Amino acid sequence: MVKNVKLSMEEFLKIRKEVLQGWPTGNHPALQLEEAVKRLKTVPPSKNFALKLRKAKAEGITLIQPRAGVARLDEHITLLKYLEEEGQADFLPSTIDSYTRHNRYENAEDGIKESAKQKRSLLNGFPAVNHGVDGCTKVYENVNVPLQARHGTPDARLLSEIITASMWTSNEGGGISYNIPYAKTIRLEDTIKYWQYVDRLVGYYYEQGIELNREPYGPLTGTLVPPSISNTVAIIESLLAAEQGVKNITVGYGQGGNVVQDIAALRALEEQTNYYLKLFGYEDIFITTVFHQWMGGFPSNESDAMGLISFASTVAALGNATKMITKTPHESQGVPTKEANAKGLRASKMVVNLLKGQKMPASKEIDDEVAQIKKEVDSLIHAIVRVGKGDIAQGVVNAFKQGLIDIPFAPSEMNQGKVLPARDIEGKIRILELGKLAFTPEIKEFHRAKLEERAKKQNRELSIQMTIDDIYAISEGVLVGSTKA
Ligand code: 8ZB
Repeated sequence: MVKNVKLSMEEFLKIRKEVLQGWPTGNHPALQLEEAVKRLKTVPPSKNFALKLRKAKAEGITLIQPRAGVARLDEHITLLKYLEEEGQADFLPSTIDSYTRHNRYENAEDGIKESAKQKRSLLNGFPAVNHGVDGCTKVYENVNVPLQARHGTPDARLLSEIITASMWTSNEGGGISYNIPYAKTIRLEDTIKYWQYVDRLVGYYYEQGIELNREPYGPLTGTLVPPSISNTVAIIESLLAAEQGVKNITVGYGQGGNVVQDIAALRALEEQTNYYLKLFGYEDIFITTVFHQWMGGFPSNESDAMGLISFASTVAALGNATKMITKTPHESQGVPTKEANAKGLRASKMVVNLLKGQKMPASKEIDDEVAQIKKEVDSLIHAIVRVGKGDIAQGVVNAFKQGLIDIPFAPSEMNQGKVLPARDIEGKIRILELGKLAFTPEIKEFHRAKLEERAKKQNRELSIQMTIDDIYAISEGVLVGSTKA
């Protein structure tokens, strides 16, 4: 049974021994903890993800980060340098390939070899485990800004060991957010344990005087996810991380499309993360937010895509996100070229620069939406605590099983998949099919009323066709879908 309890050093070291045997690169001398600590202590503040976030938050600015990763080391370094110089990225990623995400290092090795033969990347990301500490350290040495692994890995223990010993100072993911949207049959009990280990590693380094950043993956399935559902997952993963000793956490949210709802969601996310951390007794946790530019279907026209990217940047800046993950004009085609990637970054940087110091004026509409999201999150978290009999790790497992928390459009069999979202007439994401979500009757009625209002105004039936229309709407240049005449 998984419990929200800090791993003892003894347990941690026992698991660690096995983890490092997962692939030959786990044998590197830099993976001896004292050695890794020494290396991490040489990282200057300008290349430390956690510290750069602290500085940005103090200054009230929004920093930008792309996604990027290719199979071969040299090409990956060229790509990242280009995104730093031409794209003006404040943080750099290494997006990890799908084989590595599934711990299929043999396949990744073949992918690297074949990519070298064909002189182009045949993997959809950077296979960090195969390149090992030597390769990952070379990446670190060749850039001037902090590095983060971005992936989607249910069991990222070995990957996390390698990137951290290589002085990458942030890691994305969590036991829920890198399971439910990314896997089909992996048990939540298992992924929560795997990520407790990843967080315990970060906690260990903190005890040695090294602050590292962790980022739960906010957007989940990326398509019409109601803010209260993604915020709840981010809060729970923050609590689980804090228990293991993590002190610097960035909670994430994927753009929904309605400006008021997005700004409200960011505010609710930050306030409630801080609130619940304190409530559960975790003090001194430093929280920042990350806003993800639209994660759903993109327009294929590159100018249209740039419009959407600029729109997202406006919301991130006005919503006071500390970081923003950018998209590219190639989004609808697949993995972007480095040039397209830099174009998305430049457009985003332009917008956040122009909005520096500007704030969204307070309004009743924003306040009401914040209150609504908070009410829903409270309702979901209370249910998780209840079915865990006070333990949130056990609570999450049971709550997903019973559908009390349910992520729309997720492939996982651990998720009931009964929830169907749809937009209200203003484009705010509401819930059409509530499944067994742990909402009060009042909340359920609120969603129904909002969608009935849309049905009436659009002169149509309340049905799943709304959800379908909304899924395609943004890529077709409108926010709220409507059935074509
Ligand atoms: C869940 C994240 C999906 C997004 C982008 C996709 C999409 C995935 C790479 C990448 C640049 C890569 N993405 N892999 N972008 N390089 N290797 O992540 O395009 O936007």
